[in-house]
Amino acid sequence: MILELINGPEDIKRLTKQELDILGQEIRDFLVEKISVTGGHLASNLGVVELTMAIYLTFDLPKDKVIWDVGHQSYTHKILSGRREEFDDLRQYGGMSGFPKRKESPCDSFDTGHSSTSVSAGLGLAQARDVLGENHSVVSVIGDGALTGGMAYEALNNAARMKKNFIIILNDNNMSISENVGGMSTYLNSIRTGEGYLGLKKHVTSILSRIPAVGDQLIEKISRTKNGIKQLLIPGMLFENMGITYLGPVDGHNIKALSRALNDARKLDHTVLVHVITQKGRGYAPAENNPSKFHGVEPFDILTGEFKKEKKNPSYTDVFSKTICRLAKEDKTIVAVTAAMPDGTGLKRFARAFPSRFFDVGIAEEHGVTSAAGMAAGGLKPVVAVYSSFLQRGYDQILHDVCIQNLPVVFAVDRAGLVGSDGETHQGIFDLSFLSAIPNMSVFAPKNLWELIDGLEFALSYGGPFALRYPRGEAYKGLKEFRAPIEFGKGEMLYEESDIALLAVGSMVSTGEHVREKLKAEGWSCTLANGRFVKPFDKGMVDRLVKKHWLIVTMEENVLQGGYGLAVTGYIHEHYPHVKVMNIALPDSYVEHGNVSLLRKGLGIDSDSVMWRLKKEYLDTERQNAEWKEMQKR
Ligand SMILES: Cc1ncc(C[n+]2csc(CCOP(=O)(O)OP(=O)(O)O)c2C)c(N)n1
Repeated sequence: MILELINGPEDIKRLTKQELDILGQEIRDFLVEKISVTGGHLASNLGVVELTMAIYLTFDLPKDKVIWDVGHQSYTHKILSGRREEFDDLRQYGGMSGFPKRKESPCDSFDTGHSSTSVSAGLGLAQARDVLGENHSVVSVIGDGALTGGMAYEALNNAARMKKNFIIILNDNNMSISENVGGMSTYLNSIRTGEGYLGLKKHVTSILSRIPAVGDQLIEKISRTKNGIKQLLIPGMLFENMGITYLGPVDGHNIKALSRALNDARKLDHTVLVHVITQKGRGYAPAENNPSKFHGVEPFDILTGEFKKEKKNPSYTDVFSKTICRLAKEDKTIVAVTAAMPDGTGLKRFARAFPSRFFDVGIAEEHGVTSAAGMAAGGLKPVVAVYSSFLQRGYDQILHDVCIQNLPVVFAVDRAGLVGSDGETHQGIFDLSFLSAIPNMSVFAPKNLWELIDGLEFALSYGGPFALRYPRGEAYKGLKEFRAPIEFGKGEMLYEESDIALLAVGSMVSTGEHVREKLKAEGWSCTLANGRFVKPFDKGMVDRLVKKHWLIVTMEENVLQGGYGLAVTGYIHEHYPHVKVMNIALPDSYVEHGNVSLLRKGLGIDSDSVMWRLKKEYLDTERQNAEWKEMQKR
């Protein structure tokens, strides 16, 4: 096997042309085999096998720096840099990350995970090189999907001023996760198909030739000016006109053509964009036929392409999806916005039912939020459905454009809490904190399936900025009997007893149920309350709890800093200093990839860990004190 000869970045350079072809096939087989077991990003990786090989053949890693936008397509890069054997643990707890990580390899020159950062980061690395007088190449690889994100344009605007070499590879497979959208995508498509420049040339010539007497002369004159010829003949003029040299389009599955283009690119003394055309899912028929489905996959059967895990219960995403469609049928002012995630957020159903009220803005969370603010100002009820970690992109837009004007934009914040195998960049563990910090914003976390339905209905009738945050995966179906109508800023008492009160929000309410059962089994009296609103939190409920409980335990799947627990603690300390408070929340750190149950355990938010902490910090002493008092009485 040629693949076994590859144990470091230089090894590929020793292969013959024939061996390279075999290696490409072996890498594809390897990726399909490994990802079918671990899950991961498949289609994007299959599309860049030859491109990555050509990069390794042309450049010297780790001296030369390569930045992978999003980083989900970096698997071949991981193989070629010598990490083949770590694929068995890909994205598993303690195993190799699915994204580039500087701490994993010197060949990973910049960590990525969120889209559209590579050109800025690459430009920064190139600027560092120049200031320090170093001499290496810097290459940013960005997809056509990632090129819909605003930051990429800010970076291109600055890259155009570079006076030294900086290479941008545009990996154009005509797809984001779903179909790519927008004017840039149309422009790239016109280059890809050749219609743009050839069509334009034909069109202009035919119009000019119709002008009597001077038409033919004009054509000749225009054609004679250098720029005119370029305008009519050269693809990529948009980039050229900005001051960025355009090379391409290049066949992204032809190693020779790619290597030639990259070699040409490295000789220039300014920014150059190499436009590479690839096919998402290349070489594995199910992924070629359905690249969206195979963008990010669960373990699957290689022969059939079917996912192994059967879906049993509806996910929170499904519940959101059906509820918004039901409500939108009644209320024609409800519109929905997604930033390139119609599938993941469940808005595909909405898009089908209400195409004119559905807006996929591309990977442009900032624009998505502000355009939703505009729609709200114009009399609509926009729902922005977005993953928690990607909403971080739209922070100033939420604050500046939505909340200052107190506009009725609903944020359906999906994948909130720990998400698992995508790791640090994708964990949705900050939203309770960053949203709670913004005046006028209301933050709601449903405990189960039915509360998400009721919460969404409430949010759409509320009339101000409102965020509902719910976790990835199956919707919790427990606690069905508790469905008190939602009142603004009010929590819900579930089991009311005395001594210890568990005050939980969102996913932690079900954890609270388990903790309560364990406490009861050990003879403690315990209350379980559902906070529901993280902001404004229910002060009345806290006033009630402190009367009968000596310990309040707050529980949330969010970092402690700025979250629910500290808000409640601040209030208790101010008004009831004698009451003890224990906060269950995530630590002040980034959480790596891994199975969610393992992560919850490791981070101390599963019911066993909560019990352990309760005992260690409070209950053992409390029990000992009680026994001591008893003994003294005797
Ligand atoms: C800020 C942000 N929003 C959304 C995503 C989710 N996401 C991951 S990959 C992707 C599509 C990227 O498309 P493209 O750059 O063309 O790469 P391809 O997968 O097609 O190779 C999206 C939307 C993200 N990573 N970051």
